[in-house]
This record gives sequence, C-alpha cells and structure tokens, in this order.
Amino acid sequence: MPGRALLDMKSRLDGLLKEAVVCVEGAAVDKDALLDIKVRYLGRKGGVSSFLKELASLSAEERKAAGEAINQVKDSLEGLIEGRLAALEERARTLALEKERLDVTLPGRRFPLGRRHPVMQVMAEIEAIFRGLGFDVAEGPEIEHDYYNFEALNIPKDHPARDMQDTFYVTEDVLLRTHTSPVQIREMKRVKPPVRIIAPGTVYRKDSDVTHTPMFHQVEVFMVDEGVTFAHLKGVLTQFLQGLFGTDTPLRFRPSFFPFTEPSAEVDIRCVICKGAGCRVCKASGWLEILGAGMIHPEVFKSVGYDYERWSGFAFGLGVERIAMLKYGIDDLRLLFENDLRFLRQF
Ligand code: 2NL
Repeated sequence: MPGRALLDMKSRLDGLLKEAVVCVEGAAVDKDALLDIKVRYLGRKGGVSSFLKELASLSAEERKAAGEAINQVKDSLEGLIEGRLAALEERARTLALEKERLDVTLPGRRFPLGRRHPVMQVMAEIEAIFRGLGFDVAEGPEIEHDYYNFEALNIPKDHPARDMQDTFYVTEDVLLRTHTSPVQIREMKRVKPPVRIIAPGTVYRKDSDVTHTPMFHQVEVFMVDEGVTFAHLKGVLTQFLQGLFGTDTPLRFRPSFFPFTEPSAEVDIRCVICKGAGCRVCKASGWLEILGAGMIHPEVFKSVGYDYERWSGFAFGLGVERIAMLKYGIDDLRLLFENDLRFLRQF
C-alpha cells in the first residue's frame, strides 16, 4: 500500500503537469514564452525540481516510486516543450524558404544596352582617323581667357568674331570658348615642333536658330614642322574626308579668310546626297561646305614663341554636328539635341 505522502505527491505532480500543459498550449507560437515555461517547470529551481527535496522524507521503497513519477512528469514535459520548439523552428525555416523562393525557370531580365550618341560616334571616328595618321589628342578648358581664345589667334579687339553677340562672357576677359583653337595655342606653348595634334571638344556661341545651337562640338587639327606646305594640308584633308565619306568623294578648295591662317580656304566635298547632281541639301550646287582650313599665320607662331622663319604648319576646324547630319542624312539639327530614344536607337 503506498503511503499518503506518495499519493499526495503524485496528485500534486499530476496537477503540475496539467498546469504546465495548459501553459504550453497557450504559448504555442511564442518561442520566448516556451523557453520561460521550460525554465519555470524544468529549471534547477523550477516546479519539477522542488519535488526532489521531498524525496528525503519518504521511505526507500516510496522514494523509488516517487522518483520514477517525478522523472515521468519531467520527461513528458520536456518532450512536449522540445517538440513545440522544434515545430516552431521548422515553421520559421519553411516560412524563410518560402520567402526566398526563386523561380529559376523565369526568363532573365533584358539589360538595357545604351549606345553612343551619333555626334560622339562621329567624334570617335574622326579621332581614329587622325590617330592613324600619327596625331595626338589634346583637351583644354571650356572656360577660357580672352587671350587664348582670341588674342593669341590674331583676332583683333574689333573683329566681328569677338562681338558680344557671338561670345558668352563670364567676365570682361573670361569666356566660354568659341572654338577649340585655344587648346592648340596651349599645346604649342607647351611643346616644341614637330607637333601633330587634334583638339575635339564642346564649344559655345550665342547663336540659336534652326541651324545653330548655343553649344556644339568641334574638332580642330593642326600640324607644325619644318617644310609643311599647303600640299600636306591637301593630302591630310583628302585622307581624312575620304576616310569619313568614302574614297569616291572629290574635294574642292575655295579661297577664304581667317585671322589665324594665311592663306585660308573653305573646303567642300561633292554632295554626299546627290553625288553632284544637285539637290535640296547642297542647294543645287552639287557641293557641300565641310570645313575651314589654312596655313597657320605668322602672328600665331609669334604668340606661342615658335620661330616662323623655321617652322610652318597647317590647321583646320570643323563642326561635328554638321558632319554627323551629312553622314547620317539627318535633316534637322534639333534631332541631335532632343535625346528622343526613337531617334537615337537608329544609330
Ligand atoms: C571653321 C574654321 C579653322 C583653324 C580653324 C587654327 C588654330 C590655330 C591656328 C590656326 Cl591654333 N588655325 N584653326 C584654322 C582654320 C580654320 O576653322 O570654319 N571651323 C568650323
């Protein structure tokens, strides 16, 4: 016959287990609450452990039965809580996996490919031609001193090119360069001949209508050495323009004037649209004006400290937008500045 003390203990153990089970049910999805319950009932100072102290007051026979009863409650409670914790862990992992799910069979996203603006394509092409002829590429500031932009180029104070109407002034003698010639002045001051340099870049003029934008692109080219003649200019221009427009493109030189070259010429190519037959683009002349050129003026050589008795050179300059329009048959300058993707994607 078990004693009263043992029966009493078993009933209290049963009560504790029931109470703990209710707690565990209530904390079903709360990991922290479950851990609290575990400490409260199974910890060293927890509910189940407190029964172990009572063992001392029992007979050896009852102690064994009581010990087994305590262990049973401990084991079933442990099993219950660990089971719940494992289930929570499993649920969390399933949720995480679901959230990170990747459908590896989906088609990839197309990477939008950009392309070079037609003006920049022409610039790159011009640059490549001149690199092939042994020219170096130079750059310089877009905000310039009056001296480099005008004075050193033999453009006198009363020259129409210096007119307030053409030039963006920052101060009385600081301005936005109106051509890339100042880059060439800087280069000639920096290095001694022989020099072969092209200066591509952005230039600014106070001009805005259907055929002019206040900002546009220019490439200027120059070469200085002993014995450079107009024949070298013609040869380089032929190589360059036939490289750009095709070897079946005749050139024509007309006398002209620039303050920084003497003699000077305007250079035409046979119309790339009508091949000389006459059309709207060449205004029925069969020819297209493409650039200005000449032999570098002795005054320019004086400015940069070159001995004009010893050295000679040619120079020319062209507008890139105009070349791009002729090369790609673009009939409206504004298309080059609107950045309409439907237009740009064609190049
Ligand atoms: C044009 C004409 C030209 C030059 C630019 C130049 C530069 C130096 C010395 C001499 Cl540093 N000349 N450049 C020469 C002749 C013509 O440009 O109509 N450009 C759009």
